[in-house]
Amino acid sequence: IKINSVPTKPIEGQKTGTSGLRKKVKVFMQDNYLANWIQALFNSLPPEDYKNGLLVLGGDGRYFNREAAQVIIKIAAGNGVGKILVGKEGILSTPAVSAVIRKRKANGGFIMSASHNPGGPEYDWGIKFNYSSGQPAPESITDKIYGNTLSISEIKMADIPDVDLSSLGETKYGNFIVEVIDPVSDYMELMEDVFDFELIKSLLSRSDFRFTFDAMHAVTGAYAKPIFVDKLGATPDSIKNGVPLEDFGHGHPDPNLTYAKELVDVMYAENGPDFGAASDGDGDRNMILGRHFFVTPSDSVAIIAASAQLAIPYFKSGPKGLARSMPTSGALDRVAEKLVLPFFEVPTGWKFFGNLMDDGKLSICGEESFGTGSDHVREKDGIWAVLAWLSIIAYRNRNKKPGEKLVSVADVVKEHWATYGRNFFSRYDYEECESEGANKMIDYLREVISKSKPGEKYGSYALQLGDDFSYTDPVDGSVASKQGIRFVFTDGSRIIFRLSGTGSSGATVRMYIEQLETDVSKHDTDAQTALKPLIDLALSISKLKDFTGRERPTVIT
Ligand code: VG1
Ligand code: CO
Repeated sequence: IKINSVPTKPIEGQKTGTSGLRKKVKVFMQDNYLANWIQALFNSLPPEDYKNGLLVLGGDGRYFNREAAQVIIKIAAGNGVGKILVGKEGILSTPAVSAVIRKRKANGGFIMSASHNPGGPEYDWGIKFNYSSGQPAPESITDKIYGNTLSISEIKMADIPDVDLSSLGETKYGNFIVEVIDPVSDYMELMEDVFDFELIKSLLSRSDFRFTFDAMHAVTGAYAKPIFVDKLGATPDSIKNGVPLEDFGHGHPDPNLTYAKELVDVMYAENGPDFGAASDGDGDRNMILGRHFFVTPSDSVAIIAASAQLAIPYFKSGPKGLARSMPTSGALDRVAEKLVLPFFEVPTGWKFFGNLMDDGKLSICGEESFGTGSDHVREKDGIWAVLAWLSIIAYRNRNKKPGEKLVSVADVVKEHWATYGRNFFSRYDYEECESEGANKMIDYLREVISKSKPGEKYGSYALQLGDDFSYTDPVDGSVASKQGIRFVFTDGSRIIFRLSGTGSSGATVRMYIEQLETDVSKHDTDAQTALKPLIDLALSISKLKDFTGRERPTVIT
């Protein structure tokens, strides 16, 4: 094939955040913006990682993915990639890309998604690169890519026609092959290996158990019907917003209490379903609800970890280890302690879990940001989390006769609290603040912690430790510093501040609040009520209102 050398100039600001490069669609549509980044990526990889190699390409179906897929395919061919596997119509969820990379022993893969950020001509686009065990590229690679975007001068583009992504099968262009694959089959096969589908089917086919899944018009729309309906026997009407749309039906595909309001309303209605779940743009997040009941993601991962060995065949010898991101509540810590398992606390973002998994130290992990997963892939996995919860509920009800009262989602969570205590948790997001004020607030907080001393009184709380979280990877020794300001008090309560690394404009301040309650009689308290004193304290320590001018958060979870 003919390869054209396209001259180009560096473009500012192509630095990868918590999870890939995310910008407004309009920014990505500028001449060479995407092409520069993709070429910079190839310039950053050792040749043996892609020359004549195998790559995967997929995405969440958002606006601009179609054009972007053609650009990526041509640059891959131009740089000597041997073969690229592309999901039909460019569709593959983030966990499915991870699964395909692993199963087909690919060198890596691209995910065209800005995840939970809204899509459409006025909104966001994004690109992530995952490496050969299916994990998000480590910072050592993303830093190199950024460096190369600042010195790039040439893009290598293969002179091939646009590839038809609408039908399955292989097309050859000289030595370069494009294979369009079914987005669901490899992933479904993996789910069948991990879970006991018969057990889940026994629950979903009960007339006294009603299930609903909201795909939010995002990528899990492509997976929900084949898995939940066709394989597991859920009724077709249990899938809501099940068709992926380029703008997610004008929605904000983020499964939380604010943006998944439609599902929340259904679950809190008079005669609502017994189980509800939703997933985000690219299918790696999940929200789990019972009837009139919300499971916080921090509790969710703890409960999955505590029940995994019994309910999920993949974990029949027990999990190897557990891990959570730093701001995620300590509920999981208590499970690790009880099960006597290795335990890790890592910075925000899934990329930090991969090494621990590859090294056999970690099986189940999660983030408070609606991310839950395991070492079956190297990404968080929304549908996996839903199947894990269905397995737990199915297992608990496996001997229940028709008419007998079922163990509910709320029962499982309350039982967990009674055993381990309840870690009250809440996150306040202040979206799209002025960057200047947000940065000043973080600088101010760094100053506060640098002067703080253990034992110092903050209202009725005594400080145990104040720091800016830093993590040394136990496998490769790499260090990630400045990962969030922590105030940890002697009773285990925590206040945490960090700035988001996934937004496409302005700054989003995240404030995380946590407090452990072991007194069962207090477990039914509303989290906002239980945490009120600590929330007030956090607002006053940080002078958040003064720095950001915000009276209240945009989103509370
Ligand atoms: C957020 C979450 C983080 C998550 C990341 C990617 O990052 O806090 O826990 O891993 O999004 O999720 P930040 O930097 O904005 O706080 V997703 O679904 O966008 O891949
Ligand atoms: Co996502």
